[in-house]
Amino acid sequence: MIKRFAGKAVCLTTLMSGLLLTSAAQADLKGWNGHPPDYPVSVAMDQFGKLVSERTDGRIGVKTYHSAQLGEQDDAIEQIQFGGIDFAVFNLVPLNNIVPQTQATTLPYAFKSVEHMHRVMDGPVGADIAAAMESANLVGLAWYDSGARSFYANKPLNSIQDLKGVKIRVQNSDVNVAMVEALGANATPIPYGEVYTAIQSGVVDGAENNWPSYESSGHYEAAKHYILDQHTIVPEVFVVNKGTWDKLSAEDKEIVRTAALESAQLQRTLWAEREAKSEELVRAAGNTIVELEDKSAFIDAMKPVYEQFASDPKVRSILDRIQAVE
Ligand code: BDP
Repeated sequence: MIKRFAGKAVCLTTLMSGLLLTSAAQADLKGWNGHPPDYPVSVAMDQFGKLVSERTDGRIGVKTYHSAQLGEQDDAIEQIQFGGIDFAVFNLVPLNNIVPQTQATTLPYAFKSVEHMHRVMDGPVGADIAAAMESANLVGLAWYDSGARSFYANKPLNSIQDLKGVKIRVQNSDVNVAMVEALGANATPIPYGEVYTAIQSGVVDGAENNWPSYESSGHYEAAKHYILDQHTIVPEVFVVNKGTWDKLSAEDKEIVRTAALESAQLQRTLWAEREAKSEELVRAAGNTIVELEDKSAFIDAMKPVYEQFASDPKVRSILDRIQAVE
């Protein structure tokens, strides 16, 4: 008797927790983020979650896991593609080898300025790049800012010549490898979270990134020479797994899309503030910052990269359209 009763009780508990789990899983959107909680991307993603919960009266709960708690970027992107993670924000470089159209936005000097990048991405070109991502199971909802990226190393970088033979960490992208090799440097793809140690232990001499990442990652402590060649202005995308997106009602899709777009507006304001703060902090730490009045040596060195990647008609046509935007 007791045995049978106990068995039933276990069954009931299992059933109940199963039901609870199912309803929690349906309600929760799980987000990946590689940056610390006070970073502009992180604050904006939290704001996205808040807006979605408020506007659905708590029906859709949202949680973003910061600081790469859910894994390094490339692994996270795989998870977002198959639905283990519902949404994320990251720059377009790791999509280069997955969605060729994104290469046009990460080619060196493709954009004239950050404002130009926003005009392009907020318009039809950005919409077409987002549409191309659907083949990779990703629905792009909004574009965040991430400024311009420049090189840094633990040895002086006063001009393009100083990059020769220097070991530079890159994100996992053929375009980035080609870009670094075109400068006569050696490219090593390494996940973001491992770069600090890689510089410290001499696996690489340096890397490349924007002011806030250079500062918040602590790379500025390990690689004190920063040369502002501003080779790329890479958009960051707010993506949702296609399966997660398709399951949302039309009304919830609208709520989620609007919240993502509003979070992007907030992120862009926070970004400008953080860029200035990070620069101040790095300069105060005594790092060597080299400004380049004339970037033509860098621009010229990138010709082979364009020959290699812009010859793909998918990339070429996006690039032509980027260049046609004023
Ligand atoms: C940061 C981007 C992030 C990249 C990282 C990197 O925000 O998406 O993962 O650079 O270099 O600026 O890997």
